[in-house]
Amino acid sequence: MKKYKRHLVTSALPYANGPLHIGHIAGAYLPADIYVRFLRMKGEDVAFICGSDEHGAAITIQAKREGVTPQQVVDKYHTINKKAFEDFGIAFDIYHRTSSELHHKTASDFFTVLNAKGDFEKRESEQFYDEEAKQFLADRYIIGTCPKCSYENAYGDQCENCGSSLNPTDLINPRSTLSGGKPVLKKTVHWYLPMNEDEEWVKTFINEGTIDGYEHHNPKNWKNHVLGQCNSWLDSGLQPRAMTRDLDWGVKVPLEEADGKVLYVWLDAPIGYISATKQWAEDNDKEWSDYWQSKSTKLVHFIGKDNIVFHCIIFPILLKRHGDFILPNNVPANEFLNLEGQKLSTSKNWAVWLHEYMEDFAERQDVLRYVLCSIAPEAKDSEFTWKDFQARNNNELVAILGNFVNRAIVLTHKYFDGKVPESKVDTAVLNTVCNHYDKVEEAILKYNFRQALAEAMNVARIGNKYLADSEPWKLIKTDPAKTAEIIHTSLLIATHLSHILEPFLPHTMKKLRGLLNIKNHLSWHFEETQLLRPGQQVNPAEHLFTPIEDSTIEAQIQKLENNKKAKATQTNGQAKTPISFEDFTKLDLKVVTILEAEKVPKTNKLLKLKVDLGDEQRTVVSGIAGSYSPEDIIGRQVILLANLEPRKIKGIESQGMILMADGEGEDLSFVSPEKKVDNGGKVS
Ligand code: B3M
Ligand code: ZN
Repeated sequence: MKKYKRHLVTSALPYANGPLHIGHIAGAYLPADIYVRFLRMKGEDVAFICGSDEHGAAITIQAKREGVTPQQVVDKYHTINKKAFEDFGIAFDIYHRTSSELHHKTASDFFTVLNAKGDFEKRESEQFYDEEAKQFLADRYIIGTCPKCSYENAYGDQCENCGSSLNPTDLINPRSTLSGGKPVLKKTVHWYLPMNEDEEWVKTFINEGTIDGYEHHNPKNWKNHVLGQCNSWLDSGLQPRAMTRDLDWGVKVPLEEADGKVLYVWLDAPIGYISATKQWAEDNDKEWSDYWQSKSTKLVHFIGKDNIVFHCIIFPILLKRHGDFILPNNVPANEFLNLEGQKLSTSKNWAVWLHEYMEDFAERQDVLRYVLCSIAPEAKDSEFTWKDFQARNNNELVAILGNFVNRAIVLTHKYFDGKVPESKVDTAVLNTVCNHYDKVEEAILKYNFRQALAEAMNVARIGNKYLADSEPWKLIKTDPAKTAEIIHTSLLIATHLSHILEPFLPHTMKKLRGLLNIKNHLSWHFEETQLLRPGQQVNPAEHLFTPIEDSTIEAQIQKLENNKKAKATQTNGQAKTPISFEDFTKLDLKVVTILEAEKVPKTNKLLKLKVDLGDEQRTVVSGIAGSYSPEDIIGRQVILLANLEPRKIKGIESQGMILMADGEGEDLSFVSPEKKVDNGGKVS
């Protein structure tokens, strides 16, 4: 008896503050789409849920940046992303949005239920406040130096460089992204979720999966890096976390005394899965609770790596405390996808944007689906390069899959007037082909989509070998009956391809079924003659894929470089808030000479320097290890900001800051006097 009657599949709700890139697709959307398409072919009852995450500081920061309202930002990107998903063929059942009234009601009701149970602790705390902007700063509004890796632009909640989860007060030299100034700590009240109380329950949930005799999931089926990240969070102990924020954009906290406060976005957003399901159920005459509150439903969250703890720890705690909700059966997060040797970066515009891909490669959605699935960072970070994209298209899709199908159909028209021959078939070959269905199914159910695709593509390899070995173009002269069998068998192999590759390449497989003139009823197992009947007409051959030229790829690589340069100019040239001359005079800039330099242990970014100011020597820690070797810089004269407050970096007190200029890529360059200057010489 199957344990589950229904499937609830969610993909991370993308922030509606920017477009989608191939890293998002490879991580949270394409794997989910393949999984859902497969389940549907198996006749399973599936709800595939997604939508825009429209709250949180990221949205309000974007609104300030664009000089528009948060609602205008989310309206713009909700529309762009929804269309991009549709055009690309991610077959959500609903693409909802968290700025909707239904979501606000669902999320605030959820808060009310927990608050009524006394699940929140109301606490006064000190939060960073920007006196110039006159507002409390949400985590994303605060940047500073990461205490773990010294990355200088870490956010208040997370360091994008080392992935550490942070609290704003952990940051060294915190700065407000609104005014650029140093924020002050100010008292405020928030409602905290005492996750420390749930620590033992979470440990059991994550590492055993079975609670009170019920198996929510089997940890053996979870990815190691997901379990690893959860357990490292657990090892450092779960802390109470504020579930409300001082923001004017978001789901208002449904309490009189909480005026001006909204739900923390990571309380609000996952509930977006529930509100989206409610909307979908209402639109489709279904009962939402059958999916969220029935143990005969299997819940799987597809997300990016940086969302793991929110989906495996915080959201399950909230669901458990609320009661009646099912918990995730799996959260098969992928690792990161890199691009041409660098991390994908929205801020540096180092990305292949989905909507731009669709403009440049219209009708070639499946080429990108194929490549991203083939290189998916399922167990470790992986790399997208345009050269590899071209190679996989030309050497695999064109040369193996397209070539086999084309030969089978061309030969049908050449020798049998385009009709499926009334003949025997080669059952040995077809049995080998049909064995692949189970291999693909097993891999998909283990979320190994790369392996699943490779197994499915092996069917095309079998087809090519079968034609090459049997050489019907020779046999036709001497043994037309055998030739008929070979062509009939080849057309059945093509029919199987149009099914076994359907979850991966839906656009192309629909085209293939059109060429074969077979129905689109899609079930994983089918009776061959139900589809391809002897004597039926097969349509004229058309190429399923066409080669991609070098010039096309060179243009894409150039586009990447141009986009990055344009972004860098825009950012560097971005006027900071104007300052007075008197502000400038506050800076004590001096020429100093580097006397000693050494690497800081356990980091690959920092050097510890001893510098000579003429009347004193100082120690300075500087993030220049990626650009300079210690032995090369002894004796160099550089500029020191001498009156920067001393701060501890990796346990070393750094007394000032060396001025650096952004070079090419990640490179940094000293700013040095062109003539010899006395140590301590003023810069003004
Ligand atoms: N929007 C984070 C992200 O886009 C967040 C996901 C929410 S899923 C509930 O990476
Ligand atoms: Zn860090």
